[in-house]
Amino acid sequence: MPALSMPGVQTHCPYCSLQCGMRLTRSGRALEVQAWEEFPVNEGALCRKGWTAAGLRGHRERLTTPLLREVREDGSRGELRPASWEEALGFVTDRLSALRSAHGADAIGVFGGGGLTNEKAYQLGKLARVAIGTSQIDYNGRWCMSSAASAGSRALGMDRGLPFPLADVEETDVLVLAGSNLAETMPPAARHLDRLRERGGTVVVVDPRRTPTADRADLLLQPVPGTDLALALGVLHLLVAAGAVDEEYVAARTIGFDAVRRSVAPWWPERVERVTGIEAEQVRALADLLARTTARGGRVLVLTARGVEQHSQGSDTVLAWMYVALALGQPGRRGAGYGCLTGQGNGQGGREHGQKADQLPGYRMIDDPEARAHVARVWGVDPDSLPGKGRSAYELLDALGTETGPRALLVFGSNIVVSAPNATHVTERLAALDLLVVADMVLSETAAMADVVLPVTQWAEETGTMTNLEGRVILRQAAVTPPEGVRSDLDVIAALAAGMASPVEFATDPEEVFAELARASSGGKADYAGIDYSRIREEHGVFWPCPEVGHPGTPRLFADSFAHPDGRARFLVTDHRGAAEQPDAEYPLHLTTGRVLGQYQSGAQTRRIKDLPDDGPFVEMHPMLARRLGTTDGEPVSVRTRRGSMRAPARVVETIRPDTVFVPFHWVGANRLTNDALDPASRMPEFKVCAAEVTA
Ligand SMILES: Nc1nc2c(c(=O)[nH]1)N[C@H]1C(S)=C(S)[C@@H](COP(=O)(O)OP(=O)(O)OC[C@H]3O[C@@H](n4cnc5c(=O)[nH]c(N)nc54)[C@H](O)[C@@H]3O)O[C@H]1N2
Ligand SMILES: Nc1nc2c(c(=O)[nH]1)N[C@H]1C(S)=C(S)[C@@H](COP(=O)(O)OP(=O)(O)OC[C@H]3O[C@@H](n4cnc5c(=O)[nH]c(N)nc54)[C@H](O)[C@@H]3O)O[C@H]1N2
Ligand code: SF4
Ligand SMILES: [Mo]
Repeated sequence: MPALSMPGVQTHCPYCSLQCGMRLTRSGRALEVQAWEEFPVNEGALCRKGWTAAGLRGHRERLTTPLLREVREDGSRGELRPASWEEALGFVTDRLSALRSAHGADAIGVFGGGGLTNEKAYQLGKLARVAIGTSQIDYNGRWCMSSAASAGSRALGMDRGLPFPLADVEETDVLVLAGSNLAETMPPAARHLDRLRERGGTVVVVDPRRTPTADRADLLLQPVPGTDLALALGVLHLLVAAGAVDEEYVAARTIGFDAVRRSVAPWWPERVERVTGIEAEQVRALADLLARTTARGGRVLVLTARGVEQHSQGSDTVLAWMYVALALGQPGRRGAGYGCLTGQGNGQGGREHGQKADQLPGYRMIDDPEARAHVARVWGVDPDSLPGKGRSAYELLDALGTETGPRALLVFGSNIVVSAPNATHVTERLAALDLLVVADMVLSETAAMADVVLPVTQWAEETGTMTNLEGRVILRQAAVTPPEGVRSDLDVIAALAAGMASPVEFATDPEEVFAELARASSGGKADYAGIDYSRIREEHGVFWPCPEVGHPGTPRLFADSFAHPDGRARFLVTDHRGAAEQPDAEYPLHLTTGRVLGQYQSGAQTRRIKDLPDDGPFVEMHPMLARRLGTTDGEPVSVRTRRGSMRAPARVVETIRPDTVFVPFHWVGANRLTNDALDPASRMPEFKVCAAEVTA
């Protein structure tokens, strides 16, 4: 552990993908968050969640002993009671071993998280594939940026959220933010919009709500939720019609544009208006702006986030926005092209090291024989012993406790009960398990359902790397000693592996695990082979790919070629199908969900921090709708969908479409309503739109 002398330990925030740099110092028993100005991504700025993050430490609800569920005399489930580590781990591995003998290794499922460090995500994948032997592993990142990941891999040959450092955003001339509310979801990043506009650049926001981000925009398009694909196709149609396509770039650097060019012919602006509710004039204004800008050599950048990605056609929507950027010849230029704003702290690294159902470390595919051979060599096992592809996150949860699905689930780093779509159904599946094990720092709603709860160390008590939204690998350093009784995830994973008679040992020292991960990733797309802890400390992070020691890392991608073997980007024909569920007489409104500034995700961590606002969910609606419903601001209303209902106060605002309501998902409720329709390519659930009824 680094010595704790002033000016404190340089580390990063426990929450979102910006991974803002901060210093932790101790004053008496308290831990204090201070600015770390030299870290380039946030330049010392933090949002209120970052400033209050130390409140997680020493919290009275912090778990410090394993918990084991009692079994009543009649065989029913009793209360959770404290247990020793020996008893708890012994219980888990005995039960898992028995299930594996009786039903095979796929009877055990593993569910990870994009908030886990790279080291943890890597060891979790290895625990599943090597120690347990199961194919059934996936993680909550499937609910986060998987649609952009799938589109990036298909079109560009590589999935790295931003292909350049975030600050490059300032250099663009037109920034299109499609479905991102970054002023609330990564506030320090909003400075780049301000600087871009000070330089004379233009910001366009596409969001059914006029958010604090949209308040910074020069042009706001407010689509009906779930119709962004039609908008992007309509913009492409106009660019083709105007002769704004960069034919030279398209010919030299891409494949397949002619079919896409033909396919957008039916997306004239009036048709786009009918589908999206955005006036044809506004669609034209956006296309004109893009065409004019590129005609004079200016730069265009499209950034997408969950607003356009969390849909049953989310990956196609991302593809269509990528095509707008490619048709204009932008990707590869500095601060231009396309990028995805990844969400969770390690949303990027979490998807690279093997906790995804179809992946091995280094962003290798599990069904690729060469990838299997390489990783098996690093792991010291026979490639044929590695399982194949498993189920995606929602499909895994949907199968729990069924004839063919897992009978036990190990959860590390996700609060499924709050954050899964169609949550009532998912909660029933969790209840049908023979064994639910949750490793967490607090008794989250999911941990409260578990048979065994394992208390783990948290941010500030442990060291590990994260990969931020730019693909920059950074180091979170321990600043304090963990409380008595808790163990690190790496310790827990190693103990579980040993208890499951793993053929190989699992390291528990994060730096040692990182070195192994770097070897396992070597030669893969996300190549970390040249990165180590001391380099990260010295250089304020290292961008992957970094294939060998001494390699400078790769802050900017695609300058000369894309990551497909022939170096060319791919255009694939996509068409608008619409949301899986359309409003009708019974459910006449669109419901969408998302975030507020002061809470993080399922709220397991931030609802416990007293300096953050925890006033519960609300139902944001337009005054016209409120009048029709006969309700006013602050009055409770009921929201009902085909899957469930909730009650919460109305929040009446002029800034939302009158046909749409918005509910934040940080509290139990929103996900009782949401639709579990999945994107066919990414398996992303449709969190961002379903049909709803609201009553006063
Ligand atoms: N405060 C806070 N910050 C966070 C998080 C948090 O929980 N709280 N979580 C982090 C994580 S994991 C993530 S993934 C990111 C997410 O970051 P964002 O994607 O910025 O956040 P969301 O609020 O989910 O969605 C963004 C916007 O999409 C809009 N939207 C809804 N439906 C549609 C639609 O059909 N089309 C379009 N164009 N827009 C739509 C919503 O109105 C919302 O304003 O935030 C990260 N940062
Ligand atoms: N309706 C709706 N639902 C959504 C979304 C939406 O926009 N709308 N967004 C989706 C998105 S983008 C995301 S990312 C998910 C996120 O939703 P979740 O997967 O629930 O994410 P968190 O709330 O961050 O849960 C992390 C849990 O792990 C614990 N934890 C934190 N760090 C660690 C660690 O290092 N080790 C261990 N063992 N535990 C840890 C925390 O205490 C918490 O209980 O929600 C999805 N759900
Ligand atoms: S923007 Fe994200 S990383 Fe930065 S302080 Fe806020 S939550 Fe933490
Ligand atoms: Mo996310």
